[in-house]
Amino acid sequence: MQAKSALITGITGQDGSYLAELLLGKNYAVHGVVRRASGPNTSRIDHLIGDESLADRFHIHHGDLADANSLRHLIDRTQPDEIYNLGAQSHVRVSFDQPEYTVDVTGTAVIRLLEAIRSAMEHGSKPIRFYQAGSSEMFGSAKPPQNEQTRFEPRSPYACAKVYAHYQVVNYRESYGLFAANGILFNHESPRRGETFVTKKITKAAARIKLGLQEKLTLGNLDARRDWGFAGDYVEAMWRMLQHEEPDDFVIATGESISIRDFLSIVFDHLDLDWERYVDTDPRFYRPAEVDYLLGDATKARDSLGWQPQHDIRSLAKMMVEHDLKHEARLARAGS
Ligand code: NAP
Ligand code: G4F
Repeated sequence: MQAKSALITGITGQDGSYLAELLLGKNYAVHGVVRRASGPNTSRIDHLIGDESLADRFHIHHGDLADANSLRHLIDRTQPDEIYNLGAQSHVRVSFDQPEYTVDVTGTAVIRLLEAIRSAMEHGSKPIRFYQAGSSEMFGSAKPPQNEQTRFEPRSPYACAKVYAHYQVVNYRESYGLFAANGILFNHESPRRGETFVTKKITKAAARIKLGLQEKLTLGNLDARRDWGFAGDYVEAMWRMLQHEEPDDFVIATGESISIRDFLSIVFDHLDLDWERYVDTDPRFYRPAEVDYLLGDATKARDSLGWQPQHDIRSLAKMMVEHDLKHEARLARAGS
């Protein structure tokens, strides 16, 4: 059987890098969309770009979710069997400062992709399956636990954009019979997590405090609760959604939710430190509206996709802080 081909938007991000590794391990040809930046933005996939054994199966293309033509051309050129739309302005706090941009890239871009797929298929391309990276932020203030039946009550421009994208995917599925699936993923983290998200901010700062490189960590609301899983487990769920016989929507979560305070305690305890001595708060890091309590029920994914997470919050926190300890020590040695 001929190997499949996948097009990934957001390949330079946390999930894009893990998904590329997963698909390459399954013998796919992988095409990644990289947007033009004034500096290098490929650090999470440089090991794949530099791997000569992947040269005929791993390809990077310039494109932008704000630019419909670039997306259409990419689909024409790469002829994918599967498209994973992971690209987004993905920071909730930033979405309050840049609402219009966030809605364009995180919400409207989904229409650009769905229309490009519809048009390619009308002009005789092979069938293309589409994955949309939906978010537990869409549940917002809905009472936990949240599953596929829970009403969306979004609390940020980012969440509103994701809700819009979600319903467009459902709409294209129903109107045109596209194989389009929504993953409703709860927070997932890893050593590759962006540095301004709270878990990474904490593990990096804790490691630096342990090494004597930093004295304080300043955060926002410590009482919010999140259902945190490992990104490597969650990209496996994305792939399974596109191998399912029918396109559908799935919640992906661990089923355990803890507060930022609890996460601080797990991380600092691991380093034999008392977090309360080092952490302070600043309203600068609060949001105009907060999502207080996310707790996912992934029963449907477990039963229909056979998916379950391999990591829980404790093994994830340990993985992240151990990585950051080594990384920060290496940086300090290189700088001295
Ligand atoms: P991430 O690390 O922030 O990566 C976002 C990716 O989108 C980056 O590759 C970024 O490129 C790209 N991007 C941003 N603007 C773009 C544009 N205009 N055109 C093309 N690409 C653009 O996010 P992530 O954590 O991997 O999350 C992946 C997806 O899942 C996102 O859609 C996110 O909203 C969603 N999601 C994430 C979580 C989570 O907990 N991680 C949970 C639910 C849903 P640059 O490298 O150039 O910035
Ligand atoms: O780490 P966060 O910024 O993640 P958030 O807002 O839950 O969003 C992430 O998960 C979503 C899935 O539910 C994704 F869709 C989205 O793309 C992103 O990946 O914040 C988590 C919590 C919030 O309640 C925030 O108020 O941590 C609280 N927090 C407290 N201090 C902080 C900080 N968040 C950040 N980023 N920085 C702080 O200093």
